[in-house]
Amino acid sequence: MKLTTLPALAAMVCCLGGAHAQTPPPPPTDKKPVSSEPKGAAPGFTAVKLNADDVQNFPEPPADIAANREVPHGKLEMVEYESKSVGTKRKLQVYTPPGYTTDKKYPVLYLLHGIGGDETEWQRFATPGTLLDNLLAASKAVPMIIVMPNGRAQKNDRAEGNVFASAPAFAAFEEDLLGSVVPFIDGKYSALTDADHRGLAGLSMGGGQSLNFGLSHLDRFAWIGGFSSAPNTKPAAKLLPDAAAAKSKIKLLWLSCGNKDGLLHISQDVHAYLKEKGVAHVWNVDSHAHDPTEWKNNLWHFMQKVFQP
Ligand code: FER
Repeated sequence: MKLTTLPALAAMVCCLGGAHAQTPPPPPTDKKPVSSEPKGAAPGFTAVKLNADDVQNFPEPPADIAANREVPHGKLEMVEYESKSVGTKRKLQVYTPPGYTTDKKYPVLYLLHGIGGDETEWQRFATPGTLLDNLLAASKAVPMIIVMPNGRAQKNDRAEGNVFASAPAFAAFEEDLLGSVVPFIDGKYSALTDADHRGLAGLSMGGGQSLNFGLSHLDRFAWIGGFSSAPNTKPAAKLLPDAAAAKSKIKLLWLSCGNKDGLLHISQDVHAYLKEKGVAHVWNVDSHAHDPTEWKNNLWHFMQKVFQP
């Protein structure tokens, strides 16, 4: 792939499916196409093949889910923690809900970003705190702390240069998350610290991380979401070798992807395995691409289920 500037590359990566889906077809030519992949696509994106049950099980949210309404607002802050595994101070964003008080303890949802993102990406793509403020005002979600860390566990954790070169740092984040981020949050905030009150969800690379780390640590996270999960997702049988044991621990396993996203096959493989093993999960294939609308919409639905009976 020809490397371009960071913004151009990041835009191409995070919205590749969308850009592709909206690109008009090329003029007719008598030459055979050499590949079904979009020109300049990252590896892993393939032509979408839909199965019969690849359907939208949750409706399109109203257009104003992230509107800044006159409702009680939570607080968003950027904080730093010491990463034992990386050996640096690293940034993360934390949302605490309206009326947050140390007299109560709150469940914690961790949100992981994509390959071109950082600790600010979820906020830029979806304003999770605003979504939650609005859901709380409508009694459709429970108060929770939302943590948006940086999933690239390396000394320079900025999304610079060839962002694909940092894929190993996304795998290394498992140790940082479990060994530094979660203990930091549990120590600094009024958090419930059992698996039944901890969620892990992410978009694309962060979706793969959430499935990889969450399903192998069901003693730490019982609510898991993979939105448009990327090729860093482990093969399904490795994600959940003991499906029977996992069934009683998982409170929610959410898999979603747009039907215009060339990474759909990753989620389809996980869905097929879970279905074969009888592991309950949400399967939501809507009509979006590899884009922020997909992630905002699915987060909004996920927030209405997480930490609820
Ligand atoms: C890949 C294609 C896409 C890949 C990662 C991605 C690690 C991630 C995309 C994103 O996070 O938006 O081949 O390999």
